[in-house]
Amino acid sequence: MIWSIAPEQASTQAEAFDRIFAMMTGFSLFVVALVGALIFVFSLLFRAKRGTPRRSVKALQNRQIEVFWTAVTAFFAIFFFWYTSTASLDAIEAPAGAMEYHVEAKQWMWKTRHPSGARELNAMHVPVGRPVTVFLNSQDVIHSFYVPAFRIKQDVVPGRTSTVWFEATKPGTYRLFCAEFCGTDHAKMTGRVVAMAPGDYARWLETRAEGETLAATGARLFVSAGCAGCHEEGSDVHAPSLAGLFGREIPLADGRQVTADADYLRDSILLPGRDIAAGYEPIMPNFSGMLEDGEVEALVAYIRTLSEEEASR
Ligand SMILES: [Cu+2]
Repeated sequence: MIWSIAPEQASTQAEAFDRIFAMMTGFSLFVVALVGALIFVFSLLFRAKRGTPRRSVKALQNRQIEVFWTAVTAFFAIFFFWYTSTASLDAIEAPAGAMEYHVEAKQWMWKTRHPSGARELNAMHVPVGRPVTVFLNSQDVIHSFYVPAFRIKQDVVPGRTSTVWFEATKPGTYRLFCAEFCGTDHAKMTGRVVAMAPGDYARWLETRAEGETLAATGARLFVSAGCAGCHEEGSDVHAPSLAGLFGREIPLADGRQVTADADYLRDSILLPGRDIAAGYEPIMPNFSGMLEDGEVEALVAYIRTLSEEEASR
């Protein structure tokens, strides 16, 4: 294999990624060789002979050549844009029904929560052949979730939820790195992704304590932090119901429209005065500083399940 310098290919995206890399590198080498060879040949062919008056050479002007080389380079530029952007878009959108893992990054570790609620530190066990979406949050600074064998790298920015997805294609242990300098022990912020045959994964999961899922933590917080007092159906307070909210377009009091995604919900909890939903008073208290690390994500995960229930009804 020509790409023996590249890490092992262990996800469905790896092959497309390597194909683009090989194509771009090959094309660049071809252009470098072509231009280099032409410079060499022309410098021999057209070098000034002894006694030639310097200004006797007329500059070549040829419309056909101009049109030809402009068209050819434009074609390659558009082709590469189309080819790489379709592959990149596939890499962004996770297939429906992907397993949901939540990963918290903090100086200097990765905290994983499985769909079952099981937890791990600096490790992530996944079944082979199933798409996995990783929801990434940071508790402090910018980190980057990087698994070379899967050809995925996603920045993890505090204050927002990033996602990345992959489908492991063969069992094995693959290295996980933080690819964003995040402080003194950045280089030690590593982990491993262990891809297992589905049966092995199921057996492995049985040996783990079955923690609370993120949404279950959120459901508990929803009551204990006081959200339910206003947002529960039947409350006396005029507050928007959260059932079916996630993913919907929300009209705001100032006439704008926003999508109720994870970032909008997070902002509504931590900066409630900013985007007021149309038809409601700005009475929501500010919860920044009142919730602990990871609790906002749990609440958002819970609110998301309220929409999933709605959709499956
Ligand atoms: Cu880091």
